[in-house]
Amino acid sequence: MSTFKDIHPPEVATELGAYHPINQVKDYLVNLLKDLNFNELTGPEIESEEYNFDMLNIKKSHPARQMHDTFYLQDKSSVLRTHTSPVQIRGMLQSNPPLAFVSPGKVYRKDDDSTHLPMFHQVEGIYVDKGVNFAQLKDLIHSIIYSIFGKNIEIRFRPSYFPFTEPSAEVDILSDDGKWLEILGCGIVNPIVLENCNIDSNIYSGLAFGLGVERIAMLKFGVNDIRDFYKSNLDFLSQFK
Ligand code: 2NM
Repeated sequence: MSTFKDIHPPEVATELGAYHPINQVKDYLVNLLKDLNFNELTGPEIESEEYNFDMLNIKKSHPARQMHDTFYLQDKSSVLRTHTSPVQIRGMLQSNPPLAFVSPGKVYRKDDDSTHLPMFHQVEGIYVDKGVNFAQLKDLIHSIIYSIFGKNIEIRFRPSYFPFTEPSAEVDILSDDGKWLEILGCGIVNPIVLENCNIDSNIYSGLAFGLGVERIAMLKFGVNDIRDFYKSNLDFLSQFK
């Protein structure tokens, strides 16, 4: 028998915390792309207009640039990034193809309703090499969506427009109640964007895509109000342990 007194306090029932569902989904997507040999790349949340817009072929007159949609800082040429694409611009300026980056992180837009928040998370990917084409993009997008939602999910590519890709598409999945729901945007990198990054567009082409993490989490977990993720309501959050 020990001659020492047990100094430990009596046990108290405690509830363990858990990783936030948005980070769970973000990490899942990043790891999925890392397994496909994409390199993770992060960057600043305060960006220049040049990197957030100009380099991506978003013209001065584009509505996304308006004070109305973008958070401008006091110096007026800095913004809270509206997407993580400027991270990929930095990546392309710093290395030569072949290259493949996945860039996760917070992005900011002047939105606030049940499906949009002023801050949300994106995971974007880009792959640049000789002969990259739309068939490869479709194949990659199918792999990503099947991995998240299972092989039985119905997928539809719909023509769309982004200044930084040409051609561009938005991708929908078929919900249980027969509605097509948009889940991501993608396309072939606009040659203008490659040239802005000193990549010869006569030799190289690229594919790119952008996923909204909250959007995927809402579809995957059946959450109808995006704001629920940020209310710190433990009854809600404990579903995702
Ligand atoms: C999207 C949709 C389509 C995209 C483009 C680029 C880059 F850097 F190459 F210009 N990064 N991400 C892209 C393309 C993002 O989000 C809906």
